[in-house]
Amino acid sequence: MTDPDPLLDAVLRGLSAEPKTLPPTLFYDDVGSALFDRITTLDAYYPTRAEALVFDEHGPALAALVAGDADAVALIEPGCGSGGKAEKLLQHLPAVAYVGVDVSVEALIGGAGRLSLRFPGVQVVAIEADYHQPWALPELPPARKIAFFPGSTIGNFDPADAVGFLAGLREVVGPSGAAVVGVDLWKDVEVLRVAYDDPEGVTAAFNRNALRHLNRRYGATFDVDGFAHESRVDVDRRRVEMHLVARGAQDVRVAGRRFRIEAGESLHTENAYKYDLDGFSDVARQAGFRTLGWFTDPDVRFAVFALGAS
Ligand code: AVJ
Repeated sequence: MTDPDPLLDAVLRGLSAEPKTLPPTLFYDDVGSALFDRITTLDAYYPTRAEALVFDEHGPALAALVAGDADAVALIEPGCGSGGKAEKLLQHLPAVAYVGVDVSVEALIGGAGRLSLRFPGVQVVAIEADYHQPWALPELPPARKIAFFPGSTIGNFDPADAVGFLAGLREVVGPSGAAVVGVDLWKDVEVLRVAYDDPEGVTAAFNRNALRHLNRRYGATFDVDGFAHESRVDVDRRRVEMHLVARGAQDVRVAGRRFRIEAGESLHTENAYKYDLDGFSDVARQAGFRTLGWFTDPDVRFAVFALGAS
């Protein structure tokens, strides 16, 4: 009981709150990471494809904005997974180093291996860490530091926490640094809702896997199939919410603690905030970044921002 476990702490805090919440980082054990990979291929889930269109069409311009006059850059990616997206940027940058931070060793090994084969001149560093917790940047060759945070993962933070997180990245890259951030844009409510409730039920399985993960990892006793998956759009807060709604009452044990969940009660598992271009620019500004430029896909569903430390 002396080993601090920030994830378990967050879980116990969330289950004690009113209404009950669970941290979205719970989705990503090996099973959940594989389910998320399937989500990115679904017709209903447009963000991954829309972002890929931005990189394919505007990668060189984006890279030019963040590299500026630097002749050497280091790309730093919190939550890199297997690093597939970094390639799309590295190929256009004068990169001398790449740092990937992720909780999944498997993803790090695969990704770092692929990157170092593809970019033999780039020093590739893999760091096993949850980037929500403090982690240390290794010694790097002299280079402009560029943080890379694609996929609209920034949408998982409340706007105030997004400012805090980006301000942390601003500290990491320093006064001559930059950042590239992927941001999903506010749009038609039903398009948003279905993106988080696909007809194939993959997102429902992904959401329920948060509970399976708790059962496996902490010996929790959730009756997983006793929860219905729901995607709700909150128009005022500009976010999509994922919920697990208990069909019947459950008494659940988690790490020796007991929690009562009433019939119809919801566990709120994720927020995905959607921005407009000015709104996200403002978040970046509050974090100490100025917007150098942004690019969208042709349908203006998704934006990638180039930010400079100001
Ligand atoms: C990986 C956080 C960007 O919020 O769209 C996908 C996760 N949740 N479907 C998102 C997710 C449900 C995804 N992010």
